[in-house]
Amino acid sequence: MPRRVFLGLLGGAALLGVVAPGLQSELAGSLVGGAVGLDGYQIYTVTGGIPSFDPATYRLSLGGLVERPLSLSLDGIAALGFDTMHATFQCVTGWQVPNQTFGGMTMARLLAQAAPMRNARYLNLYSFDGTYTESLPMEVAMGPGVMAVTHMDGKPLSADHGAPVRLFVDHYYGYKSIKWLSHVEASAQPITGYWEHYGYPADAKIG
Ligand SMILES: Nc1nc2c(c(=O)[nH]1)N[C@H]1C(S)=C(S)[C@@H](COP(=O)(O)O)O[C@H]1N2
Ligand SMILES: [Mo]
Repeated sequence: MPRRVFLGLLGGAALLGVVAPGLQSELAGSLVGGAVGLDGYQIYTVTGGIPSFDPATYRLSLGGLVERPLSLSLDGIAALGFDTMHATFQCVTGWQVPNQTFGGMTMARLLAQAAPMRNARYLNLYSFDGTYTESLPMEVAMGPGVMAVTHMDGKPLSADHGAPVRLFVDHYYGYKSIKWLSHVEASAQPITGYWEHYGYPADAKIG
């Protein structure tokens, strides 16, 4: 079975003691470095699992300091339009995947629907994996390189890449690109993102 599926079933490091010793060191590396996908990405999930969702009931909510709080279904998101962008995906640990096509909607277009208030200086982002979080200054989130992604390379986003909606933040390290996005909150204050808790800089701009 593909390694990333196996890792998903394993559900974390707790079971490492019961697998063959040879595999153990390989797995230990994978749990730190992620499992390598066929498309050149490493699949990361800090919870150890790939969260499931029901396309019929999934909602992306936009709230906080906005004039019009929104709760968008997948059809509702698609009805707003479809943007594409070409970029390189770059993880802070060194791997990168060039020449990617991301499809979905720019955060600027989504946010325009919700109409952020003047005092909304940050966008705080939450995953339905229940654990991962991120935050962007509003001026970054409103830029052309930030997209709510529903498609990668012309295909609907796969579950392990964050289906049905993930973020992509061009020119920023991959940890800003939160997967399984479920809630976007306009706020006067940033939250401390998941990896920022472990010392990664909140400003993850590359270079
Ligand atoms: N929910 C969630 N989003 C996440 C992560 C994660 O573990 N959980 N890892 C981040 C990191 S560090 C990177 S580099 C990218 C990797 O994206 P991929 O798993 O699609 O390759 O997802 C980012 N978004
Ligand atoms: Mo990363």
